[in-house]
Amino acid sequence: MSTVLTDEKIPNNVNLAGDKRLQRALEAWQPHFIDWWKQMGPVGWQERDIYLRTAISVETEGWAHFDYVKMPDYRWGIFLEPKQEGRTHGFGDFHGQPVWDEVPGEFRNLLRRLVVTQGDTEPASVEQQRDLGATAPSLYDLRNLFQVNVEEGRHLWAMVYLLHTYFGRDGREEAEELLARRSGDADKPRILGAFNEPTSHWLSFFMFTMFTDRDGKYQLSALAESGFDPLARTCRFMLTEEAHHMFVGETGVQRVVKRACELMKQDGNGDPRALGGIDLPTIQKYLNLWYSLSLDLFGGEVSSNAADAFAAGIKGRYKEDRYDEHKLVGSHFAMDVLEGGKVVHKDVPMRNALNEVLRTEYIKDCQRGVDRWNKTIKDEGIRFELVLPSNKFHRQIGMWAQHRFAPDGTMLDDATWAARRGEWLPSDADEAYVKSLMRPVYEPAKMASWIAPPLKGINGLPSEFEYVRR
Ligand code: BYC
Repeated sequence: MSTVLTDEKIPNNVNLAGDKRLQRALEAWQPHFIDWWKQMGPVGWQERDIYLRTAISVETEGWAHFDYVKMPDYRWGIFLEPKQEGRTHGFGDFHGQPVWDEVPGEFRNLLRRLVVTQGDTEPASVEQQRDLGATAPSLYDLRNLFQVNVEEGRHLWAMVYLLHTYFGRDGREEAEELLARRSGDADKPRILGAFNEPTSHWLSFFMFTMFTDRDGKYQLSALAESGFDPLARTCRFMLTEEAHHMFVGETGVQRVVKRACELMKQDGNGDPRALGGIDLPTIQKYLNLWYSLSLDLFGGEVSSNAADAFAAGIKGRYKEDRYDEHKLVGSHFAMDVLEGGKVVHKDVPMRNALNEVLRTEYIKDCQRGVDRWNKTIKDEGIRFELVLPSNKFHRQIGMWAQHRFAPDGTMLDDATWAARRGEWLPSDADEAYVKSLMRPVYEPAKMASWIAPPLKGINGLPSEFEYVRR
């Protein structure tokens, strides 16, 4: 049983009190984090009581505590899954050998880069979402936004713990840098593309938590397989919290879709915009945008970085233990690649294809969510299907970024792309329209015009509960 000392300045189950140097270093970082939170965290609402979930241990039963808390007083803690004695490397060149409790010198830079990249996404997402509290469609949604935000803050703590504990002075410097970069800033942007995109309204927020947080699930799952045991144990617990974020996204979009269908039936011309809703073709455009931005987060289709991380036993596949073969020497993955400006299907050495292998798992998972949205549309008696665009559409990273592709995967010339872009991605007019709907609704039990109520509330409470005290 792991114990958690919640009365400590930094709640933790890593015996921080037993390592005074580390404790002092993290206690010195803590006020910097709070300053960042106050400066770059949610605008407004900081002095209000929010009904939030706080991680208090890693026990399957009772890991979370729900209560009203003011966000700056949230107890951001450090939690690692308990150590499994005798755990061995599950893949790569060290397969079968005991896992590492310290960072091996030869892989230090590779590991640090992964931890920093993971860490960078967490504060980035909080920055992207900081203005959304001004326009929440209900108190239920407002609370969910803040839940996601505080937990991304905790995930930043998780990575900072690793940097401080295992990477010495450069780890401490990287931890400071994580608070210094800014989403969308021209001079000091966040590391990965999608985390510099504006999340300027709630439809984008729901698409982000559906698609971008789902990248988080797959990346964390791959790191949870790591032979660097503290990273694996950290990521496993982060995944526990991540599930709610994807729930917020999937059910959020599902409620917008449901409302669109209801309004289509109410309006004589079948136009939800006439009654203050978001029409299904516009929802499709935002799906196209956030899905394609999130596909970029898996990196290049053919990647020596991915091969190196796998060989070193640092980053595995999603649910590595489902596979029979864990070294991947001499095996291949059949996939589309660009050759001489043409798309060809061919075998790529498996280790180099691992970004694509992970992306393929992710795509299947996204499809399951889209199928559930389509079921909602069908149940409402509307004939319309949302579709995931091709993995080549609107890419900015990897081999498909060199060319233009339609959502069905057809290669296009630049002129056709420019002429048709507005059919597939949100136009300025779509963005202006969606933003025009974003008016706050802060009466308990009330909901904005463009979204259906949730099926149930949080933690067994009714959906009309006062999740945020005004
Ligand atoms: N944007 O070999 P390549 C989450 C760079 S989300 C900009 O193709 P690699 C969350 C790459 O860094 C999960 N740059 O790819 C969600 C490299 O640069 P250097 C976050 C990009 O390295 C919501 C170069 O291109 N976790 O948790 O195999 C809310 C060639 O790279 C991008 C992780 O990402 C991009 N999209 O894979 C809150 C896990 N993609 O080194 C949180 C850790 C690639 O040549 N990160 N580049 O200068 C990784 O595993 C890998 O860094 C990546 C890239 C999968 C991101």
